[in-house]
Amino acid sequence: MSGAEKTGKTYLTKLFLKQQYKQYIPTLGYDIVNVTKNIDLIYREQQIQLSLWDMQGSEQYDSIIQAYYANAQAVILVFNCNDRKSFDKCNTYMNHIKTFCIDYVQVSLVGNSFSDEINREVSYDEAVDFASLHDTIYVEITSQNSSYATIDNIISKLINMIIK
Ligand SMILES: Nc1nc2c(ncn2[C@@H]2O[C@H](COP(=O)(O)OP(=O)(O)OP(=O)(O)O)[C@@H](O)[C@H]2O)c(=O)[nH]1
Ligand SMILES: [Mg+2]
Repeated sequence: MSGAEKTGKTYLTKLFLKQQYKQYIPTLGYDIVNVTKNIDLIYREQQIQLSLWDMQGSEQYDSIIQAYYANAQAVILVFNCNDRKSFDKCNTYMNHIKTFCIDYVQVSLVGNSFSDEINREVSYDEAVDFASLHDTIYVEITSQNSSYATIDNIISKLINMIIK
C-alpha cells in the first residue's frame, strides 16, 4: 500500500481488516499486517498467507522505503481524488515501482475520494488514462462504495494476477 500522505492507505488497510480507524495517525515507516485469506481459484478455494505492508506517505526516509519495494509482488498505489498533488506524485511512485520492484509486479491504481464530489481535483478519465499509460487497472473508491467488499476485490484481483 503506497502513495502520498493522507491518501487513505491506513484507512483502506483497516477497512480490509474490518478494524475501526477514525482519527488520523501518520504511519511512520511501515506497518506490516499478516493475514490468512481464502481465495477462489478457478477450480477450488485456496488459503494463502498475505503480508500487507502499509507504507508511510511522508517523504522522510523515502530512500529506506524504496528498498522494501524489492520484496513486493503487488503494489496498491493510492492517491486522493480531492488532492491534485497526491495524484501528481504518482508519477514518482510509478518510477520507483519500475526501478525498485520486480519486473512482473502487479500494480493497481486506487483513487480514494472521501470528500464531496465538488472538491474533486482529479477526473476519473484522467486517472484511467494515467493507469493505462502504466499498464495498470484503475479503481475509484468513493463514499458510496467505500466498503470491505471494494478493498477485498482489489486485493483479490491482485492475488489472482500473481498466482496466474
Ligand atoms: N471517510 C473516509 N475517511 C478517510 C478515507 N480515507 C482516509 N480517510 C481519513 O483521512 C485521514 C488520513 O487517512 P490515512 O489512512 O491515515 O492516510 P495515510 O495515507 O495512511 O497517511 P500516511 O500514513 O501519513 O501516509 C484519516 O483521518 C482517515 O480517517 C475514506 O475512504 N473515507
Ligand atoms: Mg498511514
